Amino acid sequence: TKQPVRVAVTGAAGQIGYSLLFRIASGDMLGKDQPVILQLLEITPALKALQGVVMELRDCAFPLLADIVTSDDPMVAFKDADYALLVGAMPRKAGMERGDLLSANGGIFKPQGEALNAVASRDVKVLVVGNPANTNALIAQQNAPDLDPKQFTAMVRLDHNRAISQLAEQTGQPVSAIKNITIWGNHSSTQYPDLSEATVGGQPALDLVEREWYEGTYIPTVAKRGAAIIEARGASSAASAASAAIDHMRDWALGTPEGEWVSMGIPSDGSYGVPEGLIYGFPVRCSGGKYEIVQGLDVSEFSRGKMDATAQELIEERDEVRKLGLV
Ligand code: NAX
Repeated sequence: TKQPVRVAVTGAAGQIGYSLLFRIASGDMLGKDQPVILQLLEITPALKALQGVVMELRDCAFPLLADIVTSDDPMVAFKDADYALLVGAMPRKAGMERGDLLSANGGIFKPQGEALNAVASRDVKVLVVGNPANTNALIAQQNAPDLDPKQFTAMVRLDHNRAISQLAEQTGQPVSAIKNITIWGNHSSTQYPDLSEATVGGQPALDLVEREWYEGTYIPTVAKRGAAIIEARGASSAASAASAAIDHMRDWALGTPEGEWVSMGIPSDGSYGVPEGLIYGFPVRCSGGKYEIVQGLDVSEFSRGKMDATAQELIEERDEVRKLGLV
């Protein structure tokens, strides 16, 4: 049997945590043969609620759950962590400017980056879920100089999964028939859900749907799905966000299926003209615990415009956190 691996989760007493932790502990993320130790971080006032979640985790008697650690100190929660899912963040409140939001999150992701740098496994795989996810990942990464920048990623997988399901619905095909969608850029309304290379049952997706539907309905529906969930549910996406985080980490750790790709927010190496260093959604293939950007795809003029617009937003966020001295 395998040795347990350490999985740190921040914001563990929150909505997403309530769905995510049970899926990790049941083996959905790292496989049904991989024991895990959960290392849960919360702010001090939420530790009591976290204890309740821990009681429920224990009550599931998951065979793969080797141990649970809880703390309000990132130096404890990230100690020797092999995986870190950074979910806890400062939400945007009414009237908050982007600068205020980035500064509040800098107060969380700078010390967390420093703690990962100091105590996590040298091979730690970091996924930032907490919004603004791409720029929070950049802040953590820039404060962890001893780790490889590629170890820091941001979640666009929920957008990717939404894009699959919307296309499946429109074409009347099962989600399993859909391959090679890409979410380019920021996890925000400027994201570009790209069907240029997507196939449905082996046929090009763009041969099956109207261009007008694609540009006028599909792209905005995917990009604004988060707001639609809030409107309907009275709370933001939680179980679907947790499921996407599981998918992201599983594919990174265990590999993507042959001939397919997924979307991950990763540091740009300059591919496809995306400014180097931005944490940007790309099409990637994973194997052996590493990801690689899918190369050689044609970029249409329409795609170029969309890809540049979402890059521009990330540049502005980066400039803002630079001004604040966070990166
Ligand atoms: P909740 O407010 O339910 O939970 C967040 C938890 O984080 C709270 O329990 C809070 O006490 C904790 N927390 C705050 N600061 C912390 C810190 N410094 N260290 C440790 N824990 C801390 O939010 P939830 O619905 O779980 O969402 C969490 C984050 O995910 C939000 O930022 C949200 O915007 C973001 N999302 C990102 C998505 C993505 O696709 N990238 C989609 C879903 C979600 O909206």
